[in-house]
Amino acid sequence: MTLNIGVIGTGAIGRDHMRRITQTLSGARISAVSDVNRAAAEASLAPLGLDAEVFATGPELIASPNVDAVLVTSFGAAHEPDVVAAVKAGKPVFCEKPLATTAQGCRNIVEAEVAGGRRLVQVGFMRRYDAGYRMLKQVIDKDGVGAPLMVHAAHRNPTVASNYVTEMAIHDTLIHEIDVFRWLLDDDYKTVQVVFPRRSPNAHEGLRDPQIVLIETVKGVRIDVEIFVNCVYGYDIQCEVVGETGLARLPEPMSIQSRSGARLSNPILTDWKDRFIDAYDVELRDFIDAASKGTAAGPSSWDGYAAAVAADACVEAQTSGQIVAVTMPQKPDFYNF
Ligand code: NAI
Ligand code: ISE
Repeated sequence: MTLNIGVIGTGAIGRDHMRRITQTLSGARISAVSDVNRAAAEASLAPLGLDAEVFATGPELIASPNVDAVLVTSFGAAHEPDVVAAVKAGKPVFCEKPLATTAQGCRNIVEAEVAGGRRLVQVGFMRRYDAGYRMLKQVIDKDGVGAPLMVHAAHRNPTVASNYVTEMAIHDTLIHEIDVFRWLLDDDYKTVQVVFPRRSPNAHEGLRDPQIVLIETVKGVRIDVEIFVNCVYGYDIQCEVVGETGLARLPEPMSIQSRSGARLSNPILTDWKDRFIDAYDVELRDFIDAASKGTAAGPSSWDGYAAAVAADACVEAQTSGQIVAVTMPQKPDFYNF
């Protein structure tokens, strides 16, 4: 059976996911699209040779009998109502990060899903599907470096759009690290702090960049993450886990090493789409497989909620300069699988 997927939000990542569902993955097709910018929704179809139905709103798309499952790839602030509507309609929904831009918004999604009694939401935390992070987790889980003590990490973008503001470093950028370290370490967060080095002259006015986020986990691991979104030289994701008996490092993406002009060199990627291209394929494979059985797998709405709670604490820490406690409510049994 082919799964009919409706896409809400046909911008950059919406179109990229439509491409992989149409051209790379099997078992699903794009049957419907919707975007507040109707012209964008219409324009997304021809390059992929699609004749999907165009809906004026997300709720109309969700209600269509020609939509079995939903992809929410609109702006973060628009995710919550469409994810809740899909859950209430009993349709599996893949929602790009962040699940919602507030912890309360994520909580509303969690409550709708628990009330329905069936897992239906997968959040687009694709790093959990990245081969490098999976290898790192295997080493940690198999006690390859002893119990983790510290994590040193960096998330660097060459540049960002002029509408990128200081708190987006948390909600838009750090949110990936917030999720992936909970999963990697099988741990939760206790406190956070944000410190600012001297501002880079390459950052646009009003943006504090770089930032260093210091996190303490419940098990006592200390994490430092450098967020630097105007690093100029490339898109660079680094992660090193120091354990009681050794150290494990996230592998560099595969690249050609060359020797030329008396130099030994490797290229560095510049676009996040290339860095995680395989992980996006694998996460959507997981979504199609689970959704075809009427359910969801992978990062859950509880994971989306947990990330939002920690992110809110980081934003508070950005402005207060203080160490801020992360207060996570008890995880419902529903999510202990
Ligand atoms: P974008 O700006 O290129 O596209 C967003 C689209 O959503 C636009 O076409 C806009 O008109 C549409 N839209 C906004 N509100 C809407 C609504 N209420 N209903 C229907 N359509 C609506 O943004 P981009 O880069 O595609 O990001 C979309 C989402 O994906 C964001 O939440 C972003 O954080 C996330 N994202 C995730 C990435 C990842 O690595 N997992 C990478 C890039 C983005
Ligand atoms: C973007 O929004 C993403 O989600 C990418 O995965 C991330 O690494 C990038 O830095 C963000 O701008």
